[in-house]
Amino acid sequence: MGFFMSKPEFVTVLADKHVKIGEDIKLSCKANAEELMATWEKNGQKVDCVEGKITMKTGKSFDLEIKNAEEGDEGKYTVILKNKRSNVSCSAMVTVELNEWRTVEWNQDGMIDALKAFKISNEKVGALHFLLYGPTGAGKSSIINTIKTIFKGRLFISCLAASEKSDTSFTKCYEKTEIEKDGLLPFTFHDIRGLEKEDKDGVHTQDIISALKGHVKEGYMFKPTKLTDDNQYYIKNPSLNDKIHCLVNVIPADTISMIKDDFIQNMKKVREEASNMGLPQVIFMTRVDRVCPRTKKDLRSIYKSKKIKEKIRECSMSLGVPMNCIFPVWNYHEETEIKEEINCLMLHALTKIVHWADDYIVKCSNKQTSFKK
Ligand SMILES: Nc1nc2c(ncn2[C@@H]2O[C@H](COP(=O)(O)OP(=O)(O)OP(=O)(O)O)[C@@H](O)[C@H]2O)c(=O)[nH]1
Ligand SMILES: [Mg+2]
Repeated sequence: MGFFMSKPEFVTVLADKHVKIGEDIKLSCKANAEELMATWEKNGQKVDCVEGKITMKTGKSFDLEIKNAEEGDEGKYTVILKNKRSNVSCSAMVTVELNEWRTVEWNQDGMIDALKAFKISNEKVGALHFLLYGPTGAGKSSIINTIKTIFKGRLFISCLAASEKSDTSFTKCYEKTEIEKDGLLPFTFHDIRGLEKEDKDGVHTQDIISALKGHVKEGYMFKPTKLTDDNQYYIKNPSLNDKIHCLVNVIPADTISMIKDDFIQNMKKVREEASNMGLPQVIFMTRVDRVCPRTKKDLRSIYKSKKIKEKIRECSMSLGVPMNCIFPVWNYHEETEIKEEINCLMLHALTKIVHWADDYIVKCSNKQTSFKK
């Protein structure tokens, strides 16, 4: 009998499934041979029946049913069908949509108006200063371009974003970018690339710390050696206006694990110093479209994506920044039209950091007045 047995072949294969949390997952396929044994695997590990949760059916079709989908049920499922002659297998991806765990207003007008009307708590401070700090190609220039685009209402590309492979676009001059919308908005961005090992063009970690503290004058050309206090670009007694008011670390979602260890160490050094100063610090996680196809298709579902949440967790673990200070952002990079959802995601993050930077200014101003008393 075994000798005449036909080789198993699929008549229908497993299809990818996307379910919401709490829904049931049903995977099913059909084969043409008899006496087949089915084994199911999830991410290469055998799946067993669990009463009330996982059931398997063999017969005309081979089914795997998972009740009440949870976050952990996401993965690659494989069914292996076997008889005495041979075996075949096929796989499908199951994605589980989380309940939205952060809410973004997907209407830009309110956020733009609020930022336009924003008044810094200390009127002696002309603008909130943000420092964008991250490895080469992280998307720092693209963040500035995206923010300018939002307020200009048309695509803006003044900060030269590097082409994918280039590593020479870096501006070594310390200068700020202002944002315009019927006059200047009260915030500016500095873009700094950190030092990586065997990197002749990066900025010395100590200079980044000096910049946070307000010691670096605009126009300074960064060198691999650190800025000393006898330099004409060194501000000895910086005012609150010279300081950075919020540190924005920029990390690309698709290459977190490829960021070199020495760079992570430098970033930690900068973060530690920022913590000592009580300076707010956040991470903008760029290139989210590269890590989650569903988010790429529908940006509005970004806070339902398990993949994005995982990447935020990974960022949080490697840099020691709490998850609620990590903002996934999408920069304009290949689009030729304005997209409101891209604007809204960035505006959501921008609104948060504007308030946190202002809180820092209040804190520093209070310290200064109590000092004078
Ligand atoms: N897919 C995708 N690509 C992005 C995104 N943001 C930036 N990029 C691309 O990533 C590359 C690097 O971006 P830049 O903005 O030049 O990065 P940078 O941090 O300024 O890099 P340096 O100036 O070299 O330090 C460019 O090719 C961008 O088009 C994003 O959100 N999604
Ligand atoms: Mg750049």
